[in-house]
Amino acid sequence: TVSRIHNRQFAAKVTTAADAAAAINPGDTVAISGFASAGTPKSVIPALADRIRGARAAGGNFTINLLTGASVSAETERVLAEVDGIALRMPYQSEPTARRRINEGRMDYVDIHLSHVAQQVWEGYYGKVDVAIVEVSGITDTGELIPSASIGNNKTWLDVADRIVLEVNSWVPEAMTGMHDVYYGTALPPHRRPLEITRVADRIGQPTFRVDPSKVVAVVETNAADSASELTEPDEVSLAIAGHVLDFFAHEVTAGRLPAGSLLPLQAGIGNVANAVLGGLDRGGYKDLTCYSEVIQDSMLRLIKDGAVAHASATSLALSAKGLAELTENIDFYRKHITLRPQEISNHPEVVRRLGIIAMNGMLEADVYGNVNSTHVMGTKIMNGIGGSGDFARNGYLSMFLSPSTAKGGAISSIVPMVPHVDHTEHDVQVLVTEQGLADLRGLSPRKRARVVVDRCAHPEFRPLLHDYLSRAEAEPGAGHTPHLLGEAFSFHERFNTTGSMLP
Ligand code: 0RQ
Repeated sequence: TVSRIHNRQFAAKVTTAADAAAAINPGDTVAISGFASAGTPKSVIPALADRIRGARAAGGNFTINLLTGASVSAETERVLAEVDGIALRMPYQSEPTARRRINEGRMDYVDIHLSHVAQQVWEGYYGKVDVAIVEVSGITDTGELIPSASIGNNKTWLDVADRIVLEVNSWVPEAMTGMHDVYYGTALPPHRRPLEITRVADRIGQPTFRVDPSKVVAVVETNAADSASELTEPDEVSLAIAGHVLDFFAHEVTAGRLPAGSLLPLQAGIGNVANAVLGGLDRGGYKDLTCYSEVIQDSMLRLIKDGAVAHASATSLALSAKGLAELTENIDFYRKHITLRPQEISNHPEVVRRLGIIAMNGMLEADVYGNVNSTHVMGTKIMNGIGGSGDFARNGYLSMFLSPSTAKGGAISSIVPMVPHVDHTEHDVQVLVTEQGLADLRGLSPRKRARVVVDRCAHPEFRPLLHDYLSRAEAEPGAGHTPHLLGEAFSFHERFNTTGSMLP
């Protein structure tokens, strides 16, 4: 393969992954590229894990603090977690070994909104960033870096880190160059300026990252694929949820609250439900839809190709091997329809509010009043993290949360009397959707909201229990604005913890 390093200063720093990993010391704060598997460094992290394992075998201790864009490739998260190499993790993870370490109290985890990461690091909440390990797809003759398949926080990592390790991955199609829009205008208060994004396709930055070459301590060449998850065909439950969402859009168009044909920019989480909703849009006769989201998956390429989606903006292109082949073969077409941005811009509250985004995210559970738990199983055990869901839900034009009405074969109701952990408050949640139906909570007081949530969204097996709870709560003397039986509010969860089912 021809080298992607077109600058001599950088070419002179090419070395092995093991050498590059030697730049990392115990106790370092290490910020790496990667967002939903796309763009994770491929070779230096396994070499670092080997070092850590070696240090442990020799009776030493070796941990780092690990900062990322969001989740990174599962292999990467796992090799570091397995050697107990991470002291502190931020801001999002979804890998079982790391999750177990966190829930055992062996790894600190700070779960923050993805749009906040860059500014909080600039503001110094996480101390000094010692090392950045950033995957790029090339280095230009003038020493600028061409981003790979995700941007995430890479601009910030390159700016703030003391030492930089670059992985130049020649697997990333060169023709992707130009899809990226890296914005260099962010400043800390009181010097902030408005972001000039008024349409999804607006470009406000440049196609490359800047880097101070004197900070680059090592450059490693790789040729390795991103490991994006393959999506399965949507099941019946996902299709039913998608059906309710599409009916709702049609209703909102009729009511004059959404433009016919194009709706408003869509944001959808990842996974089967989101995939089913996007698939349904293809059949909904929409043209010129737009997306302003975090991640572009295979289903989006099809929508773009079919003309249903005119433009998609995100921070990560997490494609399967098939999706990547499709992208590469038709790259000149897709480049016109896709923009990749730093996550502080893809998730920016100002832009989300201005564009009027329709935010559709998954949840673990909601309570009868519309408070949503996205992150903590039974209120205590972390699942993944809040990710970008709060950035979009809090500021969107429409904030929707989607979930099957039950989990674990019907033992868990995703509608409960009170959520034992709150990520999205009742004030940020407008619409709840399960396969049972859709609850439109806009304009409803808590008591009215509760009945609508139970009747429309709860599984029929749990509906009588929830109505009984509400009736007795409302009958309490001094029941208040938002009636609850405080001694019973978590009885569903307690029952599950004791018996393995929320059903009596
Ligand atoms: O676990 O597979 O082990 O059985 O949670 O549940 O139904 O497959 O749904 O994949 O959409 O995940 C909230 C986790 C939902 C996700 C969450 C169990 C269930 C299963 C997954 P098993 P499903 P999803 C992205 C915005 C926060 C981050 C975010 C999430 C597993 O959507 O991480 O929104 N969200 N980012 O069995 C116990 C419950 C449960 C439960 C489900 N009530 N109690 N377990 N599960 N409900 C923004 C972008 O733009 C990309």
